[in-house]
Amino acid sequence: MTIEKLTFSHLVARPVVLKLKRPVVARIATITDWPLILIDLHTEEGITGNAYLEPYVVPSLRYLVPALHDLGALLKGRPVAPQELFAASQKSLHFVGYEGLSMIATSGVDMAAWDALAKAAGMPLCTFLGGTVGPVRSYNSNGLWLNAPAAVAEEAIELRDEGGFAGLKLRLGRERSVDDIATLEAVRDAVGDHMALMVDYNQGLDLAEALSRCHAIDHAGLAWIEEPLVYNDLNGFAKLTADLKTPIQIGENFYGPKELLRAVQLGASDLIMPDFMRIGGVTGWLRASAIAGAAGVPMSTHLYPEIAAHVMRVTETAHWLEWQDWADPILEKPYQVKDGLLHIPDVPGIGLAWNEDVVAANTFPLSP
Ligand code: SMN
Ligand code: MG
Repeated sequence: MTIEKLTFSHLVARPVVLKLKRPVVARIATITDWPLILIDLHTEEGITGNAYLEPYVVPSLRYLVPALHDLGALLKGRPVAPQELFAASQKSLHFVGYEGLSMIATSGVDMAAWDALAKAAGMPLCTFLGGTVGPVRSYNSNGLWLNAPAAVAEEAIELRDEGGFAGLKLRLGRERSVDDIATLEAVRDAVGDHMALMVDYNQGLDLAEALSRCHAIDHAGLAWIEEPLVYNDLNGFAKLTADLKTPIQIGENFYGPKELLRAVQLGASDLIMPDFMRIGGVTGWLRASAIAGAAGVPMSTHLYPEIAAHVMRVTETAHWLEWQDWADPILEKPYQVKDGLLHIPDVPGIGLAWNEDVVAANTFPLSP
């Protein structure tokens, strides 16, 4: 059955914190506890849109959850029309600024609204967006943090075998460049020449360091070098992009499609990889992918593999999906990867349902 009219009733945002199986050890931060916000967008017609946010920093749950509830109150009674909800959310927070927490909250509402709408249409989101259900090429980004070379090489085999992956991402930015290179060599020896290897400096270098350290690995046949510089140094990225043979990848820290447009106009990277909570959810992604498509820039995803899989099916320059299973524990039916391909379930919407037992056991108390 399809429903022609869908009306925003109310929104419930629930904070959860999970322990990471493989803690994030990056140049800029170590993360052991992974915060999530589960969003249920209720409609008057009885359909519920589901989405989640992963805001990295546990205390941010204390201000993001209320921001989501404020947007829910603002949007009550409106048609569930994601483009209009996006505009209304942004307008209501204009004086706080379009970027940062405003865009994160807007993105969360947006993803849940698209889920509700696709459910009302009785279609998987990718079908609702004009595509088809099918496999999406993915690389495994579950680990390979700044640990000892032998341990990282061993983990690379483990990660490859988690889903027959043909691509893996390593983090770089150890104190000494030689230790990064030793790790790269150990991983290459362990997984062979056919494995696509991406590397991510997590914004850890200044331009002088980046020039020297990226040149030192420019002949390693890497799929890309990600965020060697702080995310907003677009001129620095443009210099690296012009200087290096290996493609430069950025984009997980762009707030909204306009920042992506500026980066493309400046030639700041060869590749682009927006994040769903920062680019503006599905609405932001669709706008961004039109820009990347017109410019011919290959587009990869950052986190949120479930929603990423749906939009990659309708992305003109779709490149690689970043696979991370960090939200799996709170999902009733986690997505499956086989032969390096992520499989979209053939169900209406995104296909997210919460495992309420795990949610209850890991709920984060908002007041200390
Ligand atoms: C990343 C993701 C999640 C936490 C820290 C770092 C990383 C990535 O930048 O691209 O996966
Ligand atoms: Mg990254």
